[in-house]
Order: sequence, then structure tokens, then C-alpha cells
Amino acid sequence: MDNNNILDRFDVTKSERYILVGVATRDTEETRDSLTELGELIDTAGGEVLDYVVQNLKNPEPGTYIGKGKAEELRELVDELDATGVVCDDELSPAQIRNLSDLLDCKVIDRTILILDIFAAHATTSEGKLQVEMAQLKYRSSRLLGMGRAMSRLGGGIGTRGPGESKLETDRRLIQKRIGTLKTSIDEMQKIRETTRKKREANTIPVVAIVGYTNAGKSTLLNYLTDANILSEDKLFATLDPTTRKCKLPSGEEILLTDTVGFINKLPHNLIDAFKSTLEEAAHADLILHIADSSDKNIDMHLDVVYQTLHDLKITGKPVITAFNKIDKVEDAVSLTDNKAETVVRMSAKTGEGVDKLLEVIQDELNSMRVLVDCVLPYTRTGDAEVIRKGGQLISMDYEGDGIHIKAYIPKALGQKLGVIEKDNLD
Ligand SMILES: Nc1nc2c(ncn2[C@@H]2O[C@H](COP(=O)(O)OP(=O)(O)OP(=O)(O)O)[C@@H](O)[C@H]2O)c(=O)[nH]1
Ligand SMILES: [Mg+2]
Repeated sequence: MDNNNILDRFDVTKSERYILVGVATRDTEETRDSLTELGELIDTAGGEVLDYVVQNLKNPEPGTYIGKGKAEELRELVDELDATGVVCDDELSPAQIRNLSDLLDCKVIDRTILILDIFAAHATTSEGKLQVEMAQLKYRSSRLLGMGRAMSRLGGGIGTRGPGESKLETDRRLIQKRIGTLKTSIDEMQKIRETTRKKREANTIPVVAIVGYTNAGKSTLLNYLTDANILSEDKLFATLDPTTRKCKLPSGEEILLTDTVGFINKLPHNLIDAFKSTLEEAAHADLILHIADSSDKNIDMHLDVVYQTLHDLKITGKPVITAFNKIDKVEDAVSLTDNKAETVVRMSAKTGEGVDKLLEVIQDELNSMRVLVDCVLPYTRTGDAEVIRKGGQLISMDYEGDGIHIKAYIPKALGQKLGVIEKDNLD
């Protein structure tokens, strides 16, 4: 027997140990990949994965998720491996959690509560914390009735952590009241953010929102381009709260780049709701920068998850640039495509390869949303000249005898407002 095993056995501080369980309704391979991701979630939450169990079923059993026979086998495995509990790869109904935890006589958690737990641990801003607490309370309030034993089996640890932990009440009314209070606070914070965003919009600096599957390298890119100093690590959901930084394009024009929470397959609905407001930055962006991990073996499925989530969040109709990141890790990045994007680039946020090209593409895309103005403004309109200088990509600005000669790319809407587009600039 090797030393590691002996150490494992006697280490009482060892983290919680789980068996992962999935139901393959269509493709066993797909379910296995989903379980691998579930394993990464457990790892991120600080737990350990002991084994994987997959059952092929047309649909999950309504009462017990897996079949009774499979549950028997699983119970033996739980005993044999001395597991803390099992994690199911789908969101379970209250009845499924209760019945399964009775059958297995151990802690039963699901993908949703695991993700909520990670979000709870990673939220750093007060708004993020309140949003996670609200999502957790909503999940729990629908699962309290008749869950006595299953709840007590949860004990502590994964699935029970978060800002609301000390307030975990078994009384629905208290939970409803708390949800009401949280909503008021979140609404207030949202108003403040709205004001900040409006101010920003008045500045007309283009906003580019970085979106993508979790762990694709969004924060690494923002760190590479700016001094954002965001935590980036090989964990899922390293980033929860949005960070916005100024970044200079090759032309010298400044843009605002926003890094946001990553997406994941089967993202709990309560969380989509909760993070709608943090993702507002993306909803108001001029351009979506979609980061994908070239080395991800499920890249196509994950591209779809991102587009589906953007659709759920009603972030549609914006130009998308897809950057296939981590090309330093793959042999053949050239064959990767995304036909939903306007443009595709290949890059590495780690080595910097292809990042210049990405910035050029962002510049081109922004320019294509603009018009070229070439006009002369009288000196009485110095203020407008300044608006043009700040609001677009300035090519030249000369103070001549007859007025200010300006050449610049500016957003169409701004050009119309100032009356400097085409015929209008004869005024
Ligand atoms: N080899 C390689 N690794 C990269 C590259 N970009 C990011 N990574 C690594 O990928 C992991 C995830 O990077 P993050 O920047 O945290 O990813 P993210 O998209 O912000 O992830 P979440 O915030 O968790 O959604 C880290 O370990 C990075 O060092 C790259 O171009 N090449
Ligand atoms: Mg991140």
C-alpha cells in the first residue's frame, strides 16, 4: 500500500468526498462530460470526487432520480468508499432529494445547489452577495416542506454555505420576508449602477463586454490588456462581480472592457435572474467579445450554451467577435469556427499571441458601426467639436481661419444628433 493512501485514511481534516451521479437520457458520452464538469465544480467548492455513476434511462425517475436498483448499488458504493454524499448532475425536485437521501442514507445535493454554493463563496461585492443569498433562499424555500430528514442530513459543508448561512431558517414566512428585504436593497443598488452607466453612456466611450463559458480565459485577457488585477485561476466561476477597465486600441481610441461572470451548462434559473442586473453591462454594450477555450473538447456545445444564455438574458442583436483563446495549448486552432460571430480571431491571453489582431478587429468592428465625418464647424461650436473628439476615432482636427476642420469616425446616432453627417454637414 502506498503512503498516500495511508495518509488519506488518517487525515480527519480531509475535505468532503462525493460520488457523482448522472442520468444519460441520450448520449452517455455527453453525460460523462457533464459529470467531469460537475467534478470540476466539486473541486472548486473544495470537495473531492471519489467515483462517477451513470445510469441510462429514458428520463430521470420522478421520485428518486435514478432507479431503485441503481440506488441500492449506489448505497453500497457510498458505504464502501465512505463517501460524505452524492451529487446529482441535474436539479432535483424536493421529493427526489428526500427519497434519494432516505434510500442512500447520506447527504444528497444537486448541480444547482453546488453552483449556488460556489457563487456564495466567490461573491465579493455586497450586491453579488445579496444576489446569491436571494437565489439560495428561493431555491431553499421551495424545498423546505417535508424535507426535515434530508435537510438535517445536509449538516454543514458544501450545499449549505453562503451569506445566508447563519440565517438559514426553516420557516417559509421568514424566508419570504428576507427575500423582500433583499429585493429592496438590490433594487437600490441597481439604481445607483444605472446612474453610473448613464453617465458613462453620455461619455460615448464604446463599451465592449467580455462573455464566455466559465474558465475560458476572460479575466486573463482583461488582465493582459489592462492592469485590472482580477483573480484568474483554473477554477470554475473565479469571477462573479463585473469589472470594467479602460483599454487603448491601436488607433489610440479608448474603449471600456467589462469582464463578467462566466456561463455554464444547466446554469440555475434563479441565478440567471439574480445575475441579470450584473450582466446589464453586457446588455448595454456596443460589442460582445466572446472568449472560447480552443483546448476545450466540448467547445461546440459550450459555444451554444453561451449563445443560449445570451438569448435567455435578452442580449441579442449585437455584433459578436469570437476569440478562440488558449491557442498555445492546441495543435490545430485554424479549424475552429463560429458562424454566429461577425468575426473570429485566434489568440492566447497567456502568451499574448494574436491579441494585437484582436484589438484591430475590435477597432474595425466599431468603425463599421460608425460613419466618417469630414466637416468644418464654426468656432461657436467648439463644444460639439470636443464631443466628436471624445466620442469617436479622431483622424484629424485643425483650427483654421474658417473654423475647426474635423475628420473622424463617430457613431451614427451621434453624427445625426450633431447634424454633421453627409448633407447635414453643409449647414
Ligand atoms: N494555456 C493558456 N491558459 C490560459 C489562457 N488564458 C487563460 N488561461 C488559463 O485558464 C484558466 C482560467 O482563466 P480565467 O481568466 O480565470 O478564466 P475566466 O474565463 O475568467 O473564468 P471564470 O471567471 O471562472 O468564468 C487560468 O488558469 C488561466 O491561467 C491561454 O491563452 N493559454
Ligand atoms: Mg474570470
